[in-house]
Amino acid sequence: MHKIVLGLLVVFALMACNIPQKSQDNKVDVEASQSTDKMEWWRNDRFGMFIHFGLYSQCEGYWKDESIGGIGEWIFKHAKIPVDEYKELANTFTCENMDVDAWAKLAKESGMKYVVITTKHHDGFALFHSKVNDFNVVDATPYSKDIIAEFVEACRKYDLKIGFYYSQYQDWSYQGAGGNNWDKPYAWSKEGFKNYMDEKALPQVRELLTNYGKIDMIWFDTPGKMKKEESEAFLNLAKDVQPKIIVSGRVGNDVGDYVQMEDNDLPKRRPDFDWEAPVTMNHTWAYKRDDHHWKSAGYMLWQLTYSAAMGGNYLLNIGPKGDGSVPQESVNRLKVIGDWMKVNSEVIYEADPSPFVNAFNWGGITHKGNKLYLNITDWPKRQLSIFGLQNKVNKAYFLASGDAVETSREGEYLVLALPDEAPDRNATVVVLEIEGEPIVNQALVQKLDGQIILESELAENTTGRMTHFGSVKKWMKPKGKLAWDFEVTQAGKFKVEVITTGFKRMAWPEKPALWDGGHKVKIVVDEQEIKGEVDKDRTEKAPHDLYNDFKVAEMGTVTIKEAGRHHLELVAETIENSNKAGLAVRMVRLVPSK
Ligand code: JFZ
Repeated sequence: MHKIVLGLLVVFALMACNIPQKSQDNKVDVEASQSTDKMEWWRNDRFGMFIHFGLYSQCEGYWKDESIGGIGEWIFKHAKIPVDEYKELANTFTCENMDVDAWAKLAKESGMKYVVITTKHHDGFALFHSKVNDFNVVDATPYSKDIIAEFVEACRKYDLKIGFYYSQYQDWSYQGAGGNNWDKPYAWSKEGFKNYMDEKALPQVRELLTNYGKIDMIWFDTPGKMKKEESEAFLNLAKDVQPKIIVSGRVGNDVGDYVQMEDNDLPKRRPDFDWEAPVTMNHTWAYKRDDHHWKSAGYMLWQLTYSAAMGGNYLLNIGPKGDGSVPQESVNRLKVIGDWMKVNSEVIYEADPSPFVNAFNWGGITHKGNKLYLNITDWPKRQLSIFGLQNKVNKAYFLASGDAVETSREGEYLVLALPDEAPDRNATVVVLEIEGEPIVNQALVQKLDGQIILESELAENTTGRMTHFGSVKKWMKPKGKLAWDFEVTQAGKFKVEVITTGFKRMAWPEKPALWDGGHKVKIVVDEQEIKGEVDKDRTEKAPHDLYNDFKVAEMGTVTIKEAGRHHLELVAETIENSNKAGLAVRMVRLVPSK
């Protein structure tokens, strides 16, 4: 038993050196979390603001005039800065343009209901006054006031729930804590880590949860090689001091209250547990002067509505500049989101997730009473069709204008007639008033336009590999397969395409995704079999994917003679992995062909 734990620790140790990928270690005990009502506000509110602010914000991605790759708050590690030198950043921390009231007001006006702020990130610097460690804003900086105290007060003024981000494992400026592998005396050690927990981390968490009144969430992160007892020590302390506090899954070892998705990655099938997606507005959490990869407000409204449809929370980040001011690019986008929320927030707050388990490519559905909200972010040309809604539709109209929408039935599809132009180019809501509770057919079904889209995330997957941004991650050996059962409504001849995407390393978003081609695969559709090579015959824009395009490989054609249930399998025969990506299947697509 202990040997197994040790084995896992080695895996976690390796992960701790990098930003961990979606790991099993933030799964939660669903039964335990669902059985309490302390999650109620969180499930109802759905939308929060993340704030990454600290000494690193002053660097703006530069160290000694050199541009440093990767996410901004990791500059200490990515530039391998000696601890003594990094600590000097405290001397210039004046926050001359910081207005924490404005941060809270911005969250409120954007329609956010809770905030999570970095009280101490991996660098070890505390934005609050700590009696146990003087590397904090009051004792070490010219600003010299407790930013957390000021911010908490502002949040209360605007009636925002309060969450504290605290890096419990990684602390790069404390000897023996996790994560520092470039400045020798600060390296992790067993004894040192225990000392760090007893002398700094646990006492600071106690300070945070004792000195600022009621705190609603604590957002632990990157548990690294922490043992279960250690995760539990943080959990128990938090619950002891604040009995109703919600504890993030990244406290480690399956003991948190909910699951944090991999940053910026949204699921294609609705999970049956509480989850939250932390998301950046550009590529970095902390401010970087050269990061201009700003997502559009429309994209963020897709993420927000889609997360709600999938039963998850959306935690959208701002990274104030070193002087404390919020980048104008963020303010502008939040204004658009806030204006949209003023009209449409009923589709988010207190709304139930979609009755459908599978995602749609046009947006997502949320649900309240007899209303289904179709939150349409990718405007379909003229009509939108939904397969499998069994209820009678009494009324259909645009939420914003009240104008009626014409609906009809084509077999099991409900078809909505829509204007050519989206009434709201970011996200248009159509309300369906239905009879009774929604009853739906969950089958993976052919689209009304004839295409059959089989996403890897929806496959029965025996490759032993998880999906990452929708694609099979690091499928390097021809083992296992992807299989789908699906429903055909229009039989015929189909072109078979295998679509792959690259593997994106999230700690270095600016680096191109890794990709391999030239794999030999076999595709079996019922009794038919085709063999072919998965390469890049052409590329296509990948909807909602900021890091990739679709590499489309044409495999041949198959004929499906009858409507009804069918089965498709993709089996790898050889896999190329010279670029360390392997066979990253995103989907198999069947396109009707004459
Ligand atoms: C962590 C931090 O390292 C990062 O600086 C930022 O604060 C972010 C919100 O959280 O990064 C992670 C942690 C976990 C995953 C991905 C990024 N994960 O599990 O996929």
